[in-house]
Amino acid sequence: MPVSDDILPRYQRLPGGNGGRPFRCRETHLFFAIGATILIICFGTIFFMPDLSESLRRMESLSRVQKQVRDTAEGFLLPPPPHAEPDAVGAAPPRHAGQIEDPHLAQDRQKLYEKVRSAGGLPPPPLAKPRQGAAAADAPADAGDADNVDVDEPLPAAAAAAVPGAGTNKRALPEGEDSDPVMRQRRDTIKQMMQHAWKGYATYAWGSNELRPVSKRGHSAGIFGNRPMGATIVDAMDTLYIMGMDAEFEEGRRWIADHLDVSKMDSEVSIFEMNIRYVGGLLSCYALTGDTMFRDKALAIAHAMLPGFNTPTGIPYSLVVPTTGRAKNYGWASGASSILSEFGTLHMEFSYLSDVTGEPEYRKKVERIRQVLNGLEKPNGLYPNYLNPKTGKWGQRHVSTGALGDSFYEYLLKEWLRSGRRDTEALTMFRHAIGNITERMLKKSKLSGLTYLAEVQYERPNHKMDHLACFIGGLYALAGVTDKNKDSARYMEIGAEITNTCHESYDRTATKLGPENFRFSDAIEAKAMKLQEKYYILRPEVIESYFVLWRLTGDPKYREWGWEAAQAIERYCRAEAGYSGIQNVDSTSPRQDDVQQSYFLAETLKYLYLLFSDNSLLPLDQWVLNTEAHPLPIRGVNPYYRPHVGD
Ligand code: DMJ
Repeated sequence: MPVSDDILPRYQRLPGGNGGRPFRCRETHLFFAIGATILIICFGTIFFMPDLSESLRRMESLSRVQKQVRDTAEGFLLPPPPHAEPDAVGAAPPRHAGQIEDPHLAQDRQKLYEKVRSAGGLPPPPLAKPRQGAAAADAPADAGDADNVDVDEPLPAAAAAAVPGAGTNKRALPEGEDSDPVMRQRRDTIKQMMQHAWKGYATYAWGSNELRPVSKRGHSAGIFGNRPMGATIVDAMDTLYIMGMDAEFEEGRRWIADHLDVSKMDSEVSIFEMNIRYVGGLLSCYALTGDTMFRDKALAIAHAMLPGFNTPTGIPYSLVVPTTGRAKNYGWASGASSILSEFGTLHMEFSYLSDVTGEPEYRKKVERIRQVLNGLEKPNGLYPNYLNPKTGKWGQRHVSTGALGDSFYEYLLKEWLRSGRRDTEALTMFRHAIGNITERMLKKSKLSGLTYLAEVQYERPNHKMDHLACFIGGLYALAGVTDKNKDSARYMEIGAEITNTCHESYDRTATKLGPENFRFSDAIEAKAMKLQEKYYILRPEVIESYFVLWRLTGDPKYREWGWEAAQAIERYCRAEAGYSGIQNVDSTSPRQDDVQQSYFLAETLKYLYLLFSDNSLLPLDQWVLNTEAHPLPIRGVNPYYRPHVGD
């Protein structure tokens, strides 16, 4: 029986079932409608084609802008294009492909970068991977570029929140492993040394300021007051972070959050030491992690130092009791004077603190110190170590790049760098100071022509250098590379020569560790004369200069010298529960002094670790290390800067 076509679903109906016509009228309309739609779409596409191509053009130009921005960031992060003159260590530093760059282009790039970044359009640039060796610290602009820039100009804040690892305390730095297996092994050894130093402290002296690693108990130097204030914890934190010792870092963080309490500091503390170790250390941790607890603790401590600045001149006293605000100077300091290396080593931390808190008061305090110094006559262009904070007059005419003077000079150059080369006043002061030091204090030893810096006592040279003064080899080199002028090559040379002399002071002892002071005469050079000059208290300055010179020149001898020192520390300073100073560097069985200085963890081990790391770890065109080796980010180029965002 034929099946009526009509009971079948439409799609199964046979053609011709409708009077022989292949489709019904409704179907014909449907097909027509579909065809028309397809035609409209095709025409539409052709019609809109110009706009699509416009979009393509836009995408192209967007990717051009992105490339431009990337190039800009790269220019910021990588060492700058070459200067014409060769550097002092011999060869001209290798250059970027672009060769010498038009300074206007550099300025335009800066403006473009700032614009895009402050509009929130640019993710924070990756941390730099500067080339090995030469001129890594050479930053983008010439000194002259900074002349029109105001130190107090508002800070672009957009990058702050987007910094890698923000608020997590998770290490967001590059690993910095060197490609050379020998260096990797050395670096591991340094990390093990840090583990040993930390473990001893955590086991036997937790919360105290320092550790006695032989007698295994806590210790405190007078500079920290009478209370256990965890100086070693605060000083060591960024080293733990940099070395990736996460569990220890967390342990330290907890102690700081729960126990570091300035309102309990009821005895005299040193404003300088509180600044370089605590404020500097905490600000470094804030920069590295974005954890505001660190910033707030730094602020509380700096705040408690402020009564120390209440003097007729604004030059602060050395000591303050945080709970009462009572302040004074050391009785031994030339008629109760303030000390150049102390009041002159506050600028970087106070300035940065103002930037991250939005509280201008701290910067104002250190600007005032500058003002006073600039208004004073300097005998022979040199800065005496003592200044009376009441009268504003110099005390004893003792000039030194070691104890009592040292880091004042360091902070002039470094504050210029830290401020992104905005603080040109600091640079001008540095140029004058170092120029006069070079002219009046730089000497050559008679026996083999070693370069050294003598001290000056009422115009007469004293041919002695402190271990402390050995940081200046690195400082001269840093000036030679970053402040390009007619003296650059010479400063680079002096930096390398002084560092060589400091190495000699190590090499000429029985332990291969350097003495606290060494002298030069017709008969000796780079040797300690008296027993009380022969101690080594785990100081970092010589290794610090090896590190800086290694980064700036790429000369492998600095790594070898650093390794010699590390091995000697291991051999003579290692104790059962940590590391100790020794009393006589000229004895092969020296007595240990039973003190593990907090700066051993902050500085000595950090510099050694960095010396055996790849240059991508804390590149010197992004970070400036304070005088306690706490890294502070460079303004305007380092996304870790984290400036205060308005209320
Ligand atoms: C550290 O506290 C600092 O480096 C300071 O500037 C000088 N002395 C010690 C280390 O020797």
